[in-house]
Amino acid sequence: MKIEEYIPVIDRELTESIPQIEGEHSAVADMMRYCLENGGKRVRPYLVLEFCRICGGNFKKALPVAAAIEFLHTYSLVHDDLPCMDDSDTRRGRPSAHVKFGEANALLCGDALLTESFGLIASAEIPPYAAVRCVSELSWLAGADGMVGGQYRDLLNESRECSAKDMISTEELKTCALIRAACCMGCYCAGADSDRCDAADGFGHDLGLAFQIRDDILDVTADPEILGKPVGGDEQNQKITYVSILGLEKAQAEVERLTTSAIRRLGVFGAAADDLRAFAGMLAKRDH
Ligand code: GRG
Repeated sequence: MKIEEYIPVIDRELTESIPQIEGEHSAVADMMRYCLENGGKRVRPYLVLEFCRICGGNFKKALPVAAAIEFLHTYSLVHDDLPCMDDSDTRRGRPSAHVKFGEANALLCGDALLTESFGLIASAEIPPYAAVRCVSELSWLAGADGMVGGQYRDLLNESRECSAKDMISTEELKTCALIRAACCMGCYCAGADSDRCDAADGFGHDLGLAFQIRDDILDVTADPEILGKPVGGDEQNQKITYVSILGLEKAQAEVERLTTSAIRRLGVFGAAADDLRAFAGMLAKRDH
């Protein structure tokens, strides 16, 4: 299935997953809603659902897991925008959470999104072993040796001579890790065999790196209106990126190479993965 077919279902699931709270602290749920219901591309929940489907699972059962990864991804964006991190005022075309709600509230909103994400996995009607595998995968790949570790290295790279190798390992943690988790969790929801799980993991790695390089390219070439945030930040902060090392043309060639490699890894799924192949091709050319 294509991402457009899933988006309304994902969006409904996200809305229904926001905790219903009575009392003054219902403001926390309102902040979560502000951050979730603002038109992200939903790449990670799509990967959960489509991998579940092509592994023979019922994607509807994986919806709480798909919502969980979007909650966690949204927390990472809220925290990344904070003044102590990237200090970005705009996210997805709107004031970022700390601009809208204040810094302490944005921090709490991110904390709530992160914490609730694991509760959502626990609520999924999937075999307990599948749920445990999802929790384990997500806590690993989003944690200290995953996305958080990548964010740490990203901050470190700002204060040192950063080699291409440093930059690639940073992106593998910061960006690829969560995309790998999405692909693998979809397979776990369907009880897929290890060949399929390994293929999904490799696909997530290559797609994630291609996604990050395209992100670096968009920071130079995109229309800020379409991107939903200002551009040119990497150059302004003298950040080492694929574009600063390779230049625009070679960076895009690397996007294409990694996308081809990602698509090759889908062989084990046969024709069932055709929509994922098309999706990978589309991401390589995305404009936001
Ligand atoms: C604060 C622990 C912590 C981690 C932050 C995600 C992240 C790590 C930083 C955000 C900045 C960035 C460029 C990350 C690379 C991953 C990436 C391209 C995120 C944006 O994902 P999209 O394009 O966003 O899927 P939407 O808005 O479509 O959901």
